[in-house]
Amino acid sequence: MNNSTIPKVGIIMGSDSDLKIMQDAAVILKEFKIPFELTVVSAHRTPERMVKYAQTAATRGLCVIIAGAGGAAHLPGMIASLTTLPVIGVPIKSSNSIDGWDSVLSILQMPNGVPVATVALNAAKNAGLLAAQILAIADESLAERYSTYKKQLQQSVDEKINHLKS
Ligand code: RP5
Repeated sequence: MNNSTIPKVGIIMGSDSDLKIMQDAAVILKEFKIPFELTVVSAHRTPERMVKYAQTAATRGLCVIIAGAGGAAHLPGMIASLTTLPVIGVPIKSSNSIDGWDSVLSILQMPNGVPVATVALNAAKNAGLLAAQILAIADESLAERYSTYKKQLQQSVDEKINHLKS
């Protein structure tokens, strides 16, 4: 396989019902032309698949893992316990949850020694952006694309301010 097509980011989620949220991370990675893979891995329903996924991630060429889950959201923390790759956790508000606090706290409150970079509730877009920033440290062309993105962000606010003035 051509090096540029080997997935650098793994997007995983506890259930296919998480896809409507997690697809926001995929959209960002596509925008930045970062190769990624996307699949369902459940800490509770497919624990052996989860262990295998985490243990083979680095040797398969992944550099960052984005893991989303709702409810008793153990997936990001368990993945982080099984790999040295940085793990970005996306707490997902699942339909029967207590306003998403269950997933936020399950992902955020990791013990010392096993960090998960937790983004806001349902914030898969920010997870994609954070993954891009991590990869940009060692990729000049990606760093330039990210810098353009930041300038565009600023421009869009400037335009709104100018619109308010007129
Ligand atoms: C979690 O349970 C998943 O990450 C999902 O957010 C939630 C509900 O899953 P389903 O019952 O919709 O499959 O493990």
